[in-house]
Amino acid sequence: MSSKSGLPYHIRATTNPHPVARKLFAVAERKKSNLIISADLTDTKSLLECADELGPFISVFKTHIDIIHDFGDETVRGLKSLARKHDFLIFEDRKFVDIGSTAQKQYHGGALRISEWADIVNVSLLGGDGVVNALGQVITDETFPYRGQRALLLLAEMTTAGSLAVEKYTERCVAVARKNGIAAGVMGFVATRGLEDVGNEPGVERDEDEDFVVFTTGINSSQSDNVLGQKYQTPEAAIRGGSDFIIAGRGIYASEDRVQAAKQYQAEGWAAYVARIGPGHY
Ligand code: 6AU
Repeated sequence: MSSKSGLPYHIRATTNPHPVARKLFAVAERKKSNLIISADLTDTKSLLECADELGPFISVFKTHIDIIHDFGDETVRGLKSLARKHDFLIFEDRKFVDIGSTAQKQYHGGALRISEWADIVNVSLLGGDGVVNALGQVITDETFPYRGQRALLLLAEMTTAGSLAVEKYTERCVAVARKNGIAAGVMGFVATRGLEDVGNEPGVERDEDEDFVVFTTGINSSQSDNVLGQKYQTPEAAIRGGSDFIIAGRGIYASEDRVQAAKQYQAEGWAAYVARIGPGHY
């Protein structure tokens, strides 16, 4: 595990090189939450109700905006205003994977206007790192209104049974992040564990000070896998394994009392983090 994942969030909120990571760690610290809700809901009303109800317990609200059948201005306005009200960031789980110029059009403008409202998006390196540079070009452009307020996560591993996002692919993601990631807006990874010890491509050095943020999906307190191939780990196992933020979907929103479930995941994720950084901080 890296030296950084042993540090408290409030330290990383001041030392991390990425402005969005600094903001995220500050939110996590204020709210005592490293929980991300994956709100895979399919209409604007349900999505916004979920954000309003669970907003107090999360640091990030994750969307799949292309499954919202009535997406429009109300969706965007609602998400942005709830993010302000409850102090959370928005992560659009779009998994950009196309050639750079297509990905730019999918991200900026288009039907979903993702660059306008999502603080964070994720990118797959299946087609190489052109897509990272392409989105990096948009978010670092001097005329981009949200410059300094947008971040990319590299999808370095997947939780699905039989995933091909392993070994060389994962190493490549780490190498791309290390090489020119920060300049292109890369903040970290979506992965099942901390990746500091991964990746030793020739010519790509690991900077001792690197502090890539790891978001871990496939989190469920009571289930280990499901019929469609999703593989789960508990909040505690994920944080112990080097994850910084845990993403839970059905474990929370499909439970009988989602507020209670969110509180429980928040407490489990936070306790695991406190145990990881050691005594004397809280
Ligand atoms: O907790 P669940 O299983 O209800 O939902 C998991 C959420 C879904 C997936 O699209 C997403 O996490 N996901 C991702 C992400 C976040 O990129 C990667 C992955 O490997 N597995 C995964 O489930 O919205």
